[in-house]
Amino acid sequence: MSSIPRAQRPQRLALPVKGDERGSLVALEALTPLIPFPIARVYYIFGTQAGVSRGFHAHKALQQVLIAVRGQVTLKLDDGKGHIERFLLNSPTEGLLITPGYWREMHDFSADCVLLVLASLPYDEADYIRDYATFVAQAQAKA
Ligand code: T46
Repeated sequence: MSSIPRAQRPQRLALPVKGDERGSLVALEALTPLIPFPIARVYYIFGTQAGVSRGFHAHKALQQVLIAVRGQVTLKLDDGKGHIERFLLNSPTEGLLITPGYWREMHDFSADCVLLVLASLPYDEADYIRDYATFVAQAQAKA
């Protein structure tokens, strides 16, 4: 297989739907242009209480694709250099690829939201940057 270039920036992904008269199916495979990393871990977030936001950290190396397979949530991504983008995820046919180096916050979960996450690495607390000032200092040092 030819190597898949690593994405540099977060991007929305249109997930291909296999639809027929029975309904819909989305199939995702690792190391493809859509999911350009090996899938080492899958987790999902659900039952988020009203008014609760999650995240508030960055990752050093982790790549992830997030899919709101049910309901909706808003992702706020901050590059630490003054660029902030918000992404509404509200469709099981759309993903969001998040590359390392972005501070992420999840806001405005709907009560029914199920957020599925495909992750490139096993869980490792050492990959997290949980202090915003440290994140900004590191992002600006790299600029
Ligand atoms: C991210 C956003 C989108 C584990 O034991 N294994 C895991 O794979 C994960 C993801 C979490 N945990 C434990 C660690 C904490 O005790 O589950 C608890 C909740 O995790 P956290 O507070 O980090 O969850 P979020 O929703 O703030 O962030 C999560 C991911 O951790 C993070 O990588 O990018 O979702």
